[in-house]
Amino acid sequence: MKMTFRWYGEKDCIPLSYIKEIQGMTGVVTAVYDVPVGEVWPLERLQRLLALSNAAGLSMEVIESVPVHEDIKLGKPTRDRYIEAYRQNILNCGKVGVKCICYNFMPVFDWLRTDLRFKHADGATSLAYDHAALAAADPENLHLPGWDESYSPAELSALLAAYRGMTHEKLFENLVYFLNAVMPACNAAGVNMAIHPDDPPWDVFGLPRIVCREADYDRLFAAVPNPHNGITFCTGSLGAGRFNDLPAMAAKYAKRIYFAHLRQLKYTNGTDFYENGHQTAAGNVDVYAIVRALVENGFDGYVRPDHGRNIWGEDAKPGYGLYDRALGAAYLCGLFEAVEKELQTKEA
Ligand code: DNO
Repeated sequence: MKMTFRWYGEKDCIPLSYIKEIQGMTGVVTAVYDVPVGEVWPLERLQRLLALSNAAGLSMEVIESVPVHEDIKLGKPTRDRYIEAYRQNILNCGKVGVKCICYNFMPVFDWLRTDLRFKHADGATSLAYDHAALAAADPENLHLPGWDESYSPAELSALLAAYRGMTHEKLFENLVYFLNAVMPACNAAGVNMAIHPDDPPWDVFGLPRIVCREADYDRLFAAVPNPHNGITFCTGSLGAGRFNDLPAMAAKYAKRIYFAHLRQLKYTNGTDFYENGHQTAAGNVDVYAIVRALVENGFDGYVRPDHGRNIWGEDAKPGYGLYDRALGAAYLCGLFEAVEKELQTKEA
């Protein structure tokens, strides 16, 4: 296991030196954030991120994310041009020592929450999801917190229209087409693709979502067996689906999980939930059982603490403060150490 920390590049208010001070931290997870989706990231930009990370004593072996252009998800004739750029990005990532690229295949919207500052009794805040509030929102005129409004209203409208009639089956075919097209670049660059599950793991605004449960992974690996086709195991995203047995999934796919986002959530009503600190006792995700399942089944990937709370008066990017993610990293390092040592003792 290699413990990593998400770093939003030079604009991140958390300096690399602080990340390095979290004991057990080996590297950062980052990206080039200001090149439009579908274009090639200049190699120099990646080299600069690498140099900054290395100067702070950290590696840079995971990129989150290289986003997938909507034309690829839509299966438009123009997709081949964007896939070509993606292949080039994979090759460039390989040149700077990246081993794993996290990406998702969610149409239009990435993760969705309805509250970024849900208040806990102890004063902490965290992200929360209320299904009724989401269902009541108008996707064409979305003012959900966290939704970065990267499209103008007209663009968003056109995009939603383009997805009209998109089925789960067709979207899946488009994912397989994309993966088959980029696998040769992954082979050449020694880079693993690690798909992030849909968050939340169900359809939103009538848009299909296809990476939500065990059967989705089985189908994906049957269609694209190349070992460079792997998983970002996000316990918060998958865990929002009460139908998912996370320890069982972690055990089953351990060798195909190249990157693990470990975090906690607490169910409220139905499909509603709020996020919490990482410890198993803090919610419904059995973080201990997941770590155990990963270790026992040969997981050898990257881990990062995922969304934490804002605590101790920190007013950081929701989910991405320093304090609670650092506590999460320390907790996760402890779990891994205990489970790994227990296993070594058993094997000796
Ligand atoms: C949210 C993140 C996601 C993730 C992408 C991966 O906090 O986990 O935005 O980076 O879905 O492509």
